[in-house]
Amino acid sequence: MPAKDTALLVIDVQYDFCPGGALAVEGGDEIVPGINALMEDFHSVVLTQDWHPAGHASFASQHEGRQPLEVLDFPYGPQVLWPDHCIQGSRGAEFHDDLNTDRADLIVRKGFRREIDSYSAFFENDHETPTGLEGYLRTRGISKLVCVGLATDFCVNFSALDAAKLGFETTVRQDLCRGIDLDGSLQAALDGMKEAGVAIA
Ligand code: VGL
Ligand code: ZN
Repeated sequence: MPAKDTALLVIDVQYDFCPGGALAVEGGDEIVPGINALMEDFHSVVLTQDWHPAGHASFASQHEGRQPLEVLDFPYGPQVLWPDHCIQGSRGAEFHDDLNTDRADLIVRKGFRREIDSYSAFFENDHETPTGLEGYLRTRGISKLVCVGLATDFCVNFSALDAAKLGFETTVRQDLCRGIDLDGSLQAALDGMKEAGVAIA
């Protein structure tokens, strides 16, 4: 067991982000065994779960004439439009069956308000509405995070950037993440995280 001040943050390892899912990330399911194995090395494990109501504003289906992966200006800034995914209670929103969810101390659900998306485990996409994760970690005395999961360039990226910004010593295990890679977004995310002081391992 490593130090009690370090948690493993497992981002969105759900069926809709795995091959065959609504927003499939290439090789998304390949990382599951490695994540399960890594859990053994951690005192604390936190999972996030993308959890949208039907008709969520980030779904292209809610915007007439718009296609998935187009970008639209939302009140809080540019928002990528996605295929309908991770709808509350659906099979696609479930964690991969092989993921060892028994080890989770906490499951943070995000994206549950219709009008606002939430990539980061810490803040919704307005970058100011907190999920409560920061308080949870701090009150448990956790100051270091290792991040894994899906997708490298969206939810992992935004979670790691916020974690670093909040002062957590943050590492992303790139081998246990997979990316969507929209127009070079994967490289941009890796560069941005490094610049923000996130260790890419
Ligand atoms: C994610 C797009 C939309 C992710 C979630 O988990 O990276 N990406 N919702
Ligand atoms: Zn989502």
